[in-house]
Amino acid sequence: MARILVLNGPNLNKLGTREPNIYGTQTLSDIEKLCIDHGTSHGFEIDFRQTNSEGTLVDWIQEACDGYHGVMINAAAYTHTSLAVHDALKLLSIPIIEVHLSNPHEREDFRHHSYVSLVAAKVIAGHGARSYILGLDALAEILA
Ligand code: CA2
Repeated sequence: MARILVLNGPNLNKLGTREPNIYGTQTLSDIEKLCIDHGTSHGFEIDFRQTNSEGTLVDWIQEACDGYHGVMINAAAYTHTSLAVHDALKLLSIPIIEVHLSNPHEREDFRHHSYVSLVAAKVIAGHGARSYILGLDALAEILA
């Protein structure tokens, strides 16, 4: 069974509480359930985590070096700011999928650059919670 680490960055623990027009109405816990259910259909064991801390995100990315087969990451605001997240992801030799609920390219200029895209095998954005499902499909295709 392939082990997949799904990482979520700052403020995503507050999903479903505001800006539903941008991020949808589902909570992060709803998205975790979706990922576990859909992951099972691909034979994935999903390890789903969220942190507001950049250092913790870096620690968790480093953990993926041992015993994981793929990483799916929504680094939230750290997508656009974190060279540390970029460098940690670069250490991995397993596929990385970048996901976003919204499409950052349709939004403010400061969301147009991603430090994650530079190391991601695929980027999926703008489908709401379904971005995570499509991200798992992309991982399944790569790992097949
Ligand atoms: O669209 C995405 O998934 C983002 O990664 C979300 C980040 C944003 O900084 C990125 O540009 C795109 C923001 C996450 C904020 O989470 C919220 C949670 C509850 C209510 C509002 C925002």
